[in-house]
Amino acid sequence: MKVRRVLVANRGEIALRIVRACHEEGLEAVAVYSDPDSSSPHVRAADAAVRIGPGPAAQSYLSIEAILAAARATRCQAIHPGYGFLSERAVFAEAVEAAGLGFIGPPSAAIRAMGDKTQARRRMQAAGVPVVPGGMAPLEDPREAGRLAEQLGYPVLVKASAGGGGKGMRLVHRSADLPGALESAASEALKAFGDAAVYLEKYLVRPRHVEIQILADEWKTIHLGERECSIQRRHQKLLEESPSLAVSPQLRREMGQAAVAAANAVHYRGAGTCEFLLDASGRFYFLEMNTRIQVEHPVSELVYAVDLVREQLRIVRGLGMGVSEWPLAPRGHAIECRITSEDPANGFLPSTGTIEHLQVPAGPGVRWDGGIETGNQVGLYYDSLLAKLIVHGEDRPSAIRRMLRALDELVVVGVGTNQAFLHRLLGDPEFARGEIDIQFLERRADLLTPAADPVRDARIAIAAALAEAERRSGQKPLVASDGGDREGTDEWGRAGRIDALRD
Ligand code: MV4
Repeated sequence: MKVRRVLVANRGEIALRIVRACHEEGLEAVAVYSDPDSSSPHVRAADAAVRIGPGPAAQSYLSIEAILAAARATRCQAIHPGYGFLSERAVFAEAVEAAGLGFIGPPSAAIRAMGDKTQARRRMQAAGVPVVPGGMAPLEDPREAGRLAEQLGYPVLVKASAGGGGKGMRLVHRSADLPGALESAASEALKAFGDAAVYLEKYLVRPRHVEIQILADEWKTIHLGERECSIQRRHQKLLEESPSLAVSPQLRREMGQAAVAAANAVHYRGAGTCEFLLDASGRFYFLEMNTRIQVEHPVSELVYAVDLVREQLRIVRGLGMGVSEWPLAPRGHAIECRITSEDPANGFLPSTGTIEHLQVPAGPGVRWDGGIETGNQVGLYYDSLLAKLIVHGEDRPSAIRRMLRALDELVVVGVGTNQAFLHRLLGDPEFARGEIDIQFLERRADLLTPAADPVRDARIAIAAALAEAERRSGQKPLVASDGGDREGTDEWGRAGRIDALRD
């Protein structure tokens, strides 16, 4: 398909990420924006921009008609949906295909096949991909559920067939609780997905969440190893890394082969991700497939030296992926931190306001995928992801140290962020040993709040008192000495003190 101009149907960091990839591929990029986003970085980075509606997503980024109209008006040949919003709506992919435009994602049939969880489980099992023991079709009646649960052994998990992301999920420890769980899961599923169908799975205790990145064109399907995504809270990932400490080269080959088989079973094209649960004994089970570019794609890019968004663009144009050697070997270790406008110490309450000042980390091995800048408003219309901070190092300990250094450089003034929490997490000995699973943050709630630190409190009080005294006296600030054993001999310190004594 001939593509010269791409409509970027998203906002924030991922929209900017896609605009950059278009430009590197020699393509024009058209941004769309809602009213509160009119001066966002993704709008200015694009070659043209179209207003699609007011703040509420339902009237802008989720409006299929508004997006298609913007693509027509600017004569784009393809649409990149990014993640979230319309990215996994089969009806949107169909509408894009029907309009004669390229959908930068898999065929709508692949989205549909993976969106129905029990259908996906049947197709995966047929393709030889291990799935969690459980039902292979929606439950018909409670008696059937009881029999299956006894057979699987408690605890079991009730899941929504149309679900994903944890909605409509119920953990059941004993048979007496099963009927109630089936009922409440079904009603939650009906509300959330318009489909009350539920099924049962054996509940896995304390697994890791490990996902495999895949890439498929008309000629081949490859994988780019795994991402370790166990550090999450209420299904919101907070930190991802690649590779996973729990995955040996042998296991990587096995999981990679399973993910490639999963993709081929639904005739997948483009970038996609197979989610697995990995138990303590190294057994892995297919959970679901995400048929989009994911938030955490950069860690795979750094470790495998592949630009996944550029590959998506190549593939939709029919050029085939640029990756020729295969299998690819991972190099070093990458970590991504999601910088959100949420306060972990206060139940992850979202914070709003204007970004008064932003200092972005840089230097060796540091990547900033951001969608905000000084002066931008952070509101409540969209999710709280401000930016992603990604580092690459020669091994995991150096990547951790590099992330701590980068977090030290980051300054966000005007809205609260989770920066201090991420710093505590990266500095934690248990995290450093890699002893993580999906329940890590539930166990380690201590990391959510700052440890009592009277010395730090005293320093903050002194700094505040000094700032106030300085304001009152109108004096120039004294330049701090380096505090080391050369105190009083440092030339910069001397110059600063002389300067401060002037006039
Ligand atoms: C599970 C599970 C344990 N056992 N299935 C959560 C959302 C959906 N994607 C699947 N999920 C889970 N399915 C079985 N049989 C635990 C979870 C789960 C989870 C999975 C991945 C990442 C974070 C999670 C947090 C809580 C529960």
